[in-house]
Amino acid sequence: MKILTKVPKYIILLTFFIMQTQQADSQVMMQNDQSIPDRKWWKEAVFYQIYPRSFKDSNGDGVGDIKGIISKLDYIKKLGVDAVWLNPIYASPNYDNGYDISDYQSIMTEFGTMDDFNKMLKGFHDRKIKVIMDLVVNHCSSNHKWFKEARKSRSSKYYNYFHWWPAENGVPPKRISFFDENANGWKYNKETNSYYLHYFAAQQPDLNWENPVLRQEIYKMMRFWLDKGIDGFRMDAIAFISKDIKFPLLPPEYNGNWAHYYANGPFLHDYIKEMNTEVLSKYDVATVAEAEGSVEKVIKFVDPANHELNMAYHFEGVELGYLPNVYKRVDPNGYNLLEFKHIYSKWDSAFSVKGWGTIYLGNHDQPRMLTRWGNDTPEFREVSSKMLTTFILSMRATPYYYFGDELGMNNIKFDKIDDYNDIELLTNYMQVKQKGGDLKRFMEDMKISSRDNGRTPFQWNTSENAGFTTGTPWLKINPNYKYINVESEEADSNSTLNYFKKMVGLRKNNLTLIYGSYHMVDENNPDVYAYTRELNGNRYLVVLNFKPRVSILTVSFKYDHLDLEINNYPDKPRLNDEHELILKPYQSVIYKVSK
Ligand code: TEU
Ligand code: CA
Repeated sequence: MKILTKVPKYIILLTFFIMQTQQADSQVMMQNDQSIPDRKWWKEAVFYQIYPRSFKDSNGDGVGDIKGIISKLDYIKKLGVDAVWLNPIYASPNYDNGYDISDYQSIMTEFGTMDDFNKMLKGFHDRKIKVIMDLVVNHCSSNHKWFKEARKSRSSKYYNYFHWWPAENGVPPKRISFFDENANGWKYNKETNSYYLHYFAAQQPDLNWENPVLRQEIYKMMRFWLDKGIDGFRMDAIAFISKDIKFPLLPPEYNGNWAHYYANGPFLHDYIKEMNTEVLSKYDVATVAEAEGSVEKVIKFVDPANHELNMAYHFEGVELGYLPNVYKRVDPNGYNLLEFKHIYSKWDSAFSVKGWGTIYLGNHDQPRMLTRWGNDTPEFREVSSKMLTTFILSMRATPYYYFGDELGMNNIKFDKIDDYNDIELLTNYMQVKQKGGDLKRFMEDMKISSRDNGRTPFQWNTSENAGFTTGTPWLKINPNYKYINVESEEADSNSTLNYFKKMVGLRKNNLTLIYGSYHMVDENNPDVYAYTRELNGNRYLVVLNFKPRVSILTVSFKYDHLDLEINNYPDKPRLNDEHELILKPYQSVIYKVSK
């Protein structure tokens, strides 16, 4: 300090100013770093998925709605997310909670009106939040005008909007349905003396994409929504839209894996290229495919050279820990972290070469990530929720974060079949029952794996029904809303909610966590998932202890020092002389690594 007193004050100020500017410049430089090829908003965005049915009910009918979303726009803004994915809000009889659409260009009665939609879209855009909608075009509802007309007569102009097998040709070749009690993908229709195809429920007839007239109907509908200013689409079961209309027997190489067979139709990519040429290429929008199958198949959707879609999500990660050939049968040994690390590393490297990936652990088809991948016991609920959030928000892929996971919501684990709503679960329950299967085992498995676990209403506060509704909720609310809710967690600086906001900020202020290269550290460690992210000389080390016990990570690379950026415990891990990090149960930390 002695030296400083000799230097005139203005020099000190000037030096300080220059240092600040340089530091700020380097950050601005980094943020605007042109060395990153092909920057896109949807690569840098954090997406937040909202299941409207369960988000917020504004009129006391027990069902979430658009006015409810409007009332919570500021909550969503404060999360720091950049975009939302809305599950279907179109007219629907709700056999599959909106994935059976009876009018693509009107709003589901329970959710409100088109005027509500317009107000919501403006509300999001005023807050600089983009909105992508769910495009469900592999099938529509059996209540759709097209199907109601088609099933009246083979001469209807809509008959060939669907796939029919004429009864005079005998029983159609086997196709399975995911949502049918007899798993039968064909249903006989008397008026036309023919069978129609449905990969999902009988109330969800598959659309005939082989018919160019139908395809133009879909493109017209897409323009309707894009011209209203939405920012893109999540494409439901899009991999299934092309069918081999000779309906051959299941080729042996699929040995019973119907989802992979369905996802490999002969003209699938021709149709998506046509969709891009005729619609998507004319708008600045983001698209994400719900894809199926291998890396090679999924990459086709997002390889920029193909001019199809922008992003894709796969299922390989979320199917880990289930036993094969039985509906969502949980492996009593749980999942293997080494397999988990391998899968997510494989998909990272796949998407690093071509296209761009997504990362998710929860959505409306999944149980709560905390129960499935973390540990929802009172002792570990919060730290393991924060650890999973750190994983999702530090990987090289666009994060799709599921509403409620920021609170650490967990599975409700229904005991009674009558508490369930999901058509997929209920049809599988009936199949087990009809075969005299082990219903007790089935119900235990569903406590972990059922989709309804991820659909229980959002927990706003400690008032009745968690502040979700003043009526009777359409699906029971988890009784732990008394302590897992927005109001309590906003008031607690150490809550999972505030941790989520901090982690979102860390990701968005560091292009290295978005675009940086990815390399696993101590990759054979069976307890800890660790990796570095590097870009233009900046390097971060992400360390995730996936176990309910102390674990050790060997930091095998050279470094000068590690600056802690975020930690889900108050005290940082001990680093011993052997460069081993001693991690508490489910501890997750991110370090800025200096050379
Ligand atoms: O899910 C499609 C889907 O999950 C299938 O690809 C999956 O392999 C099948 O369900 C077997 O488990 C989408 C929606 O996300 C889902 O909510 C809908 O129920 C379904 O399509 C039908 O629209
Ligand atoms: Ca309502």
